[in-house]
Amino acid sequence: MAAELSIKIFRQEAKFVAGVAKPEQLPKLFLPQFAFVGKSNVGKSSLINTICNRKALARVSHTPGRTQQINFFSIADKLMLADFPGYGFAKVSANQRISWGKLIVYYLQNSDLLRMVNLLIDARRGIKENDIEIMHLLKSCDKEFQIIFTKADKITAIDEFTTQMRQQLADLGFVCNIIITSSKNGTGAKELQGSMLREL
Ligand SMILES: Nc1nc2c(ncn2[C@@H]2O[C@H](COP(=O)(O)OP(=O)(O)OP(=O)(O)O)[C@@H](O)[C@H]2O)c(=O)[nH]1
Ligand SMILES: [Mg+2]
Repeated sequence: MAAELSIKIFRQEAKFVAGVAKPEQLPKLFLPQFAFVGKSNVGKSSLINTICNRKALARVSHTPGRTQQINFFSIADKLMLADFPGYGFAKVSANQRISWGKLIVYYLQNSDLLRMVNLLIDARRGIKENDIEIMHLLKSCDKEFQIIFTKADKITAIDEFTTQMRQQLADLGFVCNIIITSSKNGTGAKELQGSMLREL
């Protein structure tokens, strides 16, 4: 449809639309959506701010595990970014973990306009068991996803790292796009913006 849209739209109006903590609060959303999912503290909110050229559109946490809702942001009234609460933070209660699971499953199953899930993984830490669980969940819901490695400013030998990760994903049975990013220096921001626009 809108393949001609330029990444310049990420410089246009970006606004907070809704915060959703429970499946029943999920509003009917009419724009194509892109989810940002990943472990607590991986850099989801920071990356959303980076690609929207904003300092504080999404709140960056000082305390991991605090945000327990999906925050939706609309970009230029063309698309929406969904900033998910992080998973895998040891200190959250069993109840919180269950509600996180319910929320994401409900969203994945009910969002017809979800175009792509960006699964963020901290490049310093690599792919962990709970990331693999999410990949299986996404696959079982038939949702497109790509792996976004974050905090690339903290690693050296990026090419080698990318090759290694691609191999590891292939060994796990996942063939998907990989983007290496850093919110500190902007690496990969344009590539990520372009990858989403291509799915519109
Ligand atoms: N070095 C470096 N630090 C980063 C980068 N992105 C985020 N951070 C830091 O990582 C911490 C967590 O960032 P957030 O963006 O809040 O991470 P999050 O995934 O949204 O966290 P939760 O919402 O708690 O799950 C903050 O201290 C950020 O400054 C990056 O690209 N490089
Ligand atoms: Mg966050």
